[in-house]
Amino acid sequence: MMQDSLPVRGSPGSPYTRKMLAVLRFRHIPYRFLQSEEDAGGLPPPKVGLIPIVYFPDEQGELCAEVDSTPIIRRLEDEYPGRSVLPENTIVGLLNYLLEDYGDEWLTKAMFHYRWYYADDIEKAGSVLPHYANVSVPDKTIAELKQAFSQRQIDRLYVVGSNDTTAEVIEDSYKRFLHGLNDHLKNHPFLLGQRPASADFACMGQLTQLAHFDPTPSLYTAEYFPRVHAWVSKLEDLSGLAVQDDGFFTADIPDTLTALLHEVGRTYVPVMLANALALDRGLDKVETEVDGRVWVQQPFPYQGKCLQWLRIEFARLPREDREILLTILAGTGCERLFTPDP
Ligand SMILES: N[C@@H](CCC(=O)N[C@@H](CS)C(=O)NCC(=O)O)C(=O)O
Repeated sequence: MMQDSLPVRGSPGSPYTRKMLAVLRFRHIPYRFLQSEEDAGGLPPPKVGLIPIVYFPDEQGELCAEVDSTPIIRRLEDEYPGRSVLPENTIVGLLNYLLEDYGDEWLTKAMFHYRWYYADDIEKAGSVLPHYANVSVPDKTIAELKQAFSQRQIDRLYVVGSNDTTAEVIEDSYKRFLHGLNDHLKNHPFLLGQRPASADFACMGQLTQLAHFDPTPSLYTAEYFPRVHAWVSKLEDLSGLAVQDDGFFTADIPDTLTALLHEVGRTYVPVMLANALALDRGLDKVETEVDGRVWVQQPFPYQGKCLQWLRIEFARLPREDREILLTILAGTGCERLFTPDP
């Protein structure tokens, strides 16, 4: 059993780790969660130093380190049948890809921002997170780790685009997202219908921290959106959920999902487009407007790739599906991802 289980290296404080583990639980894929160097027992490091790391056996049975939850989830679909998190309908499949990327690449801005911007949040994360690899580390060592780790993370706020200019934009967008998700959940248990898709797990991963851990956003979430708070807890372990074959929406999507797409089009879209443009032009600064307010950040090469991957997914669709999709997205702002600006 241990040999067949998939080694996953990560941490409870990592939203992408929580995304990955929740997918594995829902999909009934056996795994072992490695929370320290010691747990990892000499497994090789990945090429890019990120968590979660999933170890897949190669043809010789050697374990190879893979990072990046989105392609890993697709690889798992190929290797383990059943309880899929990818809608078969290609149009809904693309919406899922888009919403997954929104969770991974936009909601994470709120997650990182709240955690390392406010004193209470910095204090809690700095105190708790260093214990995750080993709870028995002496207090004196933890105090040093807390200082060094917090400073490193605060110094990296610029990476996600959190700064005094963008703080309000990020926070307002988080609150609107909660509002939109809350409305949607009143009638549908998951973003794309009666069964969970990878987009649910992406959003839930970020929310394990935003809604459940970091004091500023979690107090807000519990007070105003208890439904969303509960949703996150439920999504962590959907191993007992019976899956309906026809559980995903077809192209006829509800208004509450369209409203969420408007939110995606209001924030994620202009920033992804401006970031890609800055990268193309070799600029050292992304400058655009989000929601009528100034957005400035350093270009983020990885998010440039995310946009390319999303466009590849779109280009792969049959022509009539692309047309239907653009009709669904018309007016949400998301259509700009796939059509050149006039
Ligand atoms: N796109 C990656 C992002 C993973 C990621 O950013 N992980 C964070 C932790 S949540 C990380 O490892 N950051 C590097 C660091 O903290 O040194 C995914 O979907 O897995």
